[in-house]
Amino acid sequence: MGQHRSTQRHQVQLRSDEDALTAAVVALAGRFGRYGYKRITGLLQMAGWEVNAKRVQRIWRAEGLKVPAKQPKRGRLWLADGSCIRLRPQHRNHVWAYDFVSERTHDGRTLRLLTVVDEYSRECLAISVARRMTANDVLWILADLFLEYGIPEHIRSDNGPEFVAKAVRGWLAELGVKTLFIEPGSLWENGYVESFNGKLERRALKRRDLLHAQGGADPHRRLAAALQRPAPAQLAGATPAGAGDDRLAGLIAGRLRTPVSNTGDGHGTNIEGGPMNGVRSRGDYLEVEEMDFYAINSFIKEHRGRKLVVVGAAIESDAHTVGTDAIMNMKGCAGNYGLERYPEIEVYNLGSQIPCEQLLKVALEKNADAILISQIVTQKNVHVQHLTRMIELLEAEGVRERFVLVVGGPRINNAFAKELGYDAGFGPRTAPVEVASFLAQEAGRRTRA
Ligand code: B12
Repeated sequence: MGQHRSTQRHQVQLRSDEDALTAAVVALAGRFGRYGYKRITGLLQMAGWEVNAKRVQRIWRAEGLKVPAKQPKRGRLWLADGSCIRLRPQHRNHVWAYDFVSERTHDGRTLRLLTVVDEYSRECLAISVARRMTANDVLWILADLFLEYGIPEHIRSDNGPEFVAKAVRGWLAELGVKTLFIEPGSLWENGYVESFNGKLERRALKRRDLLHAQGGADPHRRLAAALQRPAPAQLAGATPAGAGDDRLAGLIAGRLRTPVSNTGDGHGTNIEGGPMNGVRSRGDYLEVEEMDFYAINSFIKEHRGRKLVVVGAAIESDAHTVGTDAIMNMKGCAGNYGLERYPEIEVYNLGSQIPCEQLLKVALEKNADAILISQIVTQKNVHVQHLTRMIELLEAEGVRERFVLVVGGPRINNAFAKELGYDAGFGPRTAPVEVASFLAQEAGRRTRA
């Protein structure tokens, strides 16, 4: 034919499940960073994909994935001795871990939360809240916990100044607690408390009212209650005898000259009243049993029997797209994949300023299971008008019950959404995985009903 061989290429035929498979490959590659395409093929096959290594390799290349090069042997070992991979917790009080979370109250002032977790039971032993927290505060908080739970064998942390402080280390050594320090920047080595703090940020700290409560209330207890974890005893009035360990009692008493409370208030924190005027009840917020990416996909497959179709938009005059994008688009937000990444969810994000009629038309055309609405602008209660309009339209067309109807936005909560006739409302800092968990469970419930 007079043409060189190298100019001829076989045209790859893309299959219908290409996007879903690509999302699964990328997700697994992200999760198992050191696996190559062959091991990822094995994982996919285990998850029910009928796929061979060649096809995965093609996607692998197209997505530019690669296994990080092996690190050369260094003077020090790859994992620090403090790593949770090196020393795994074997029983309660074997290893505790602690770390700080930073937050801001509505007025922009910083707030620090010290969380302490028992790595074995995964129980949160304390969430202490204060504007400032020094090494001395850390010491007092630990003292309170030791009285209540006993002395752990090890305590794991990063190299923050409050944890490496001489006073803290010296006191822990006196009590026979071994300190484990992770390698700087290697947060995964402190995986248990890091994971807990991620959930804390998603499930509780986005509940701004908890940070807006009137003076006198106890933010620590409300946060602990929100997470359904026990709050540590107030140190004031706590008797060392309760700990049943004289040596501990003596050591702790020697450190604590004045009775203190380990709550934010006890450390001089003054959490001012905010726009919400006090604490709202738990019912204002949707309690979703959070599942992970894989569990959600399997749940939909098993309980719905087909892909979940989701249509979403910011409706009427609202021009803000970022909230809807954060939930629906591939990229998601805050390191959490958006709904589009889920192979079992089919997503249509229509953007912003979409009239209710148009949103409904697309939802009907696509035979959607769920309609997601974003409302960011709340001036003059314009969001109430928009949301009511959508409900009225659905009712007028006799299709309200066909859809799981969800609204989200920085000033939305579940109680408000329910009042307007929606199935759920999501507020600030919603993570896509929460929405995906809710949609999967709600669709499953409807299929069973
Ligand atoms: C970027 C921005 C814009 C951009 C939007 C660009 C775009 N493509 O989206 C532009 C410049 C267009 C804009 C315009 C306006 N804006 Co503006 N904007 C912002 C800003 C700075 C950031 C919003 C944002 O992107 N946040 C990031 C996302 C990820 O957060 P989010 O929206 O809260 O979404 C999360 C949750 O709320 C939830 N969520 C949101 N939607 C949904 C939906 C579902 C289904 C679910 C489950 C969850 C969910 O999940 C998301 C992820 O966690 C905010 C101020 C701020 N810092 O928030 C003002 C802000 C929202 N804007 C505001 C205003 C007033 C306006 C204008 C009216 C200004 C004007 N006078 O023209 C116009 C409105 C135009 C209109 N017709 O809507 C006000 C709203 C005040 C109010 N209470 O009503 C704000 C708060 C600024 C302020 N402090 O005054 N804005």
